[in-house]
Amino acid sequence: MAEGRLVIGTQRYSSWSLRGWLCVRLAGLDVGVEVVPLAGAGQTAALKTLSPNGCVPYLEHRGAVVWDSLSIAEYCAEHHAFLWPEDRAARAWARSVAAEMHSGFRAVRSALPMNLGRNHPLAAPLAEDVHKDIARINAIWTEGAGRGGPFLCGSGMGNADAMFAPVVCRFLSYDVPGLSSTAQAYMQAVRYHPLMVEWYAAAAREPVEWQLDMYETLA
Ligand SMILES: N[C@@H](CCC(=O)N[C@@H](CS)C(=O)NCC(=O)O)C(=O)O
Repeated sequence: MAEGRLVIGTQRYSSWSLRGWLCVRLAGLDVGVEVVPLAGAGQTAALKTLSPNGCVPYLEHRGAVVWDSLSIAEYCAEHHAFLWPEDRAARAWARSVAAEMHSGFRAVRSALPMNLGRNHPLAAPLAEDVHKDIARINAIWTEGAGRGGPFLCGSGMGNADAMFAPVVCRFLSYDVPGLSSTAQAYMQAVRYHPLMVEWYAAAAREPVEWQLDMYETLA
């Protein structure tokens, strides 16, 4: 019998869920995964009474209740320390970029919503604040993966990569320009990590009825 459950939202769209799911899977926690179809714009009735903040990802594991993707990342690292780098300075860098992702990049988030079914750029040019976010993300990926890669902190996917994985999905979906060759190689490493392949496949199997006009009709 599983030791808990992880509740996530529609895999096609739920960027926060992808982060939590990756951390839980990388840590190998023995939990059942439940997918709740999102209603969009924070209006999913089923979530209101489920998690303390009415959001996914939401984890229950051996008596612990954890909500918020960054808390899930930290919780998973308590079980499997390799999710953060062993080296103190490298760990400080990884935590900083993970937190920067968690609390920032609002322009990218709102202009380029995650939609794994999308495969073409926006019709309109990207706004200046979106370009600014892209430039900072490019710098982080180039610095991290540029140390040897293929991931941000070395040869294995960790918590910092999990936090940025949905950004990789967005940049691929919208064919975002201006990324270094190191950043582009990093995106390929993330996209074709076995867990990401599994997530994309699950998203592709979701019922068409779960698709939301607000994301599908974005020009
Ligand atoms: N800061 C939170 C954000 C979680 C969040 O906003 N999740 C969205 C789905 S991606 C959600 O549950 N929204 C509520 C809804 O759609 O009703 C985290 O890191 O987990």
